[in-house]
Amino acid sequence: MAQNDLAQIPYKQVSFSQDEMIRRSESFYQFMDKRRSVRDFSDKDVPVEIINNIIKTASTAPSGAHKQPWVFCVIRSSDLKKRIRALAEEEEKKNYAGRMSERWIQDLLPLGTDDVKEFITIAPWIIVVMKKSYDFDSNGKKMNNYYVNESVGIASGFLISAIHNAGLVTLTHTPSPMNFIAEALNRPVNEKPYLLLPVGYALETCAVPDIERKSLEEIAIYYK
Ligand code: IYR
Repeated sequence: MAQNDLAQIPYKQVSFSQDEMIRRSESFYQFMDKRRSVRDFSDKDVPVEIINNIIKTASTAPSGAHKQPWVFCVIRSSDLKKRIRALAEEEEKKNYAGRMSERWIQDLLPLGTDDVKEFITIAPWIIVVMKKSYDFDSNGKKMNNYYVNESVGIASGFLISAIHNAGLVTLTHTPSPMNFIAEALNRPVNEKPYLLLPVGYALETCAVPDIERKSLEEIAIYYK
């Protein structure tokens, strides 16, 4: 064993009968298919335990060399939400007023997005996912992480699934550029904002675009 090897421990695979596997995979798909990105949030409160659990779930994601190159900033303060909303809207105004291409604007039209980001101040919780392209060793030397976008993307997928599993809704908001968020949150230079997710309940009157998901035939190619 090389000097830095970790001890190996037995792994007991979670296992089901084949019938049970078919049933579980079908019902998990049906459940995940009910998830929608929601823009109309209620201000109804959500206990912090749920937020903690969904973040712990996100952090079970695999990551390059197990560096876990993520930090989840959890925002509760209305003042901070107001500040972030104002800054996000300032950037988005510039995006919608010309920084995005005409085709991009057209592609977003059916989804009804715009530069007003009310959900940032209404949702009880905002989670900002930060990615760490590098860490510092004990001598303050920069140590690059690996496959950071992939790792943080996977963790964000776990986070979104955990939010849905808890019976809550979210929206993957990507204000662009996002550096103002790192500044507002006082984060160190090695952390860059990756996604902003309002978390809470949908309004009773909430509506979502009538979209369709691609069929299996459109997304999967089988090599037999
Ligand atoms: N970041 C902008 C624009 C936007 C871009 C895409 I691609 C979307 O799917 C939705 C919105 C915004 O958040 O409004």
